[in-house]
Amino acid sequence: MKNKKIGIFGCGFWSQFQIGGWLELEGVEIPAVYNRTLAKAEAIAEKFNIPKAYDNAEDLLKNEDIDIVDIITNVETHEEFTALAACYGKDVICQKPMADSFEAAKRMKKVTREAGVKYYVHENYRWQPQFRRVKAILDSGAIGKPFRCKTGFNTAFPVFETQPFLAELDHFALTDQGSHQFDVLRFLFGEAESIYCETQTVNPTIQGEDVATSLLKMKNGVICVQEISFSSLLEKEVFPQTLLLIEGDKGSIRLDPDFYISTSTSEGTTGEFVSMPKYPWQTDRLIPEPPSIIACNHNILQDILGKGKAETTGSDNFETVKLVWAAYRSAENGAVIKMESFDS
Ligand code: 89Y
Repeated sequence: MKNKKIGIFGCGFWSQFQIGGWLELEGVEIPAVYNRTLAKAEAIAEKFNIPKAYDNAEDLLKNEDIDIVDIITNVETHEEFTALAACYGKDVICQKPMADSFEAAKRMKKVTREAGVKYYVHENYRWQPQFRRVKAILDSGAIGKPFRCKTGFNTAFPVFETQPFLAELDHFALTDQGSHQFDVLRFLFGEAESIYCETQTVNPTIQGEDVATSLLKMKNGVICVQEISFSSLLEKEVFPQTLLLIEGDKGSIRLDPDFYISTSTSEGTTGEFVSMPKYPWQTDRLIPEPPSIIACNHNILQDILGKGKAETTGSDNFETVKLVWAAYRSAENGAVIKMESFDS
């Protein structure tokens, strides 16, 4: 079968990992990259042996025979590039978070649907190996019926050094990290019935909120307490890990630092480390992401090839996007937001 050809839009910090992830897979090739600064596009093209570099996205679409556009630009340009790729009839993969506003996310869904192209969001946290393992334990029934879950992404890691644009976002913690965290909760427990959220800005040098505490009631009855903080100096810095505790009526599952999972039942506790494969294109900053980037790309590719179903389609991810913006609404109004009455 012919390789699927992917055009990359955006050659910033994250593109090296996304491209590295693609090149681990069979059946794909990357003929060209675009970045508004040509030198950046050329540097990435050289690093990964990609034939062409552009500083004009439309020129890439006009000149190159590609099937898919993978958008890895800053969030405020996701809508513009999604519309452009859709207009050229290309399938679209957009890096999370889908958009910088709820309205933009709605338009992106519409423009891809009307153009008849496939639309996916690269949301990889749910593909991190430790979450897959936690889900398998949950589904095995080992801890019975889950009733509560606490997840925490609490860090003081200097994210702004490698991702300076995050400091300028009006909406930071919930769009950047809440997107991941809410998606993991949906992966584990299904859809949410309601959400309540409090946000704080602890770091005075940034524009948006850097702390968010959310309480979600899932439709299956599980209550989730979800914590995000970029201003938490803790005894052990575990960035970029998410820690978790799920309590069920017959036991519990705890995910501790370094991907150690303890499953406790009336029989006692069993423990296991989940191993993280490493790749030559990753840096020390990444631990669970590389295997999840590859798994997410693979899952999307199977869908494009008609060989499987993607988990993170645009419409599926829209449910995560809704939770993010419902959380902001809740934080603004001090109210519990019922998801069924939140605009779709
Ligand atoms: O941008 C973020 C992401 O997607 O994962 C971690 C991060 O770098 C900071 O939250």
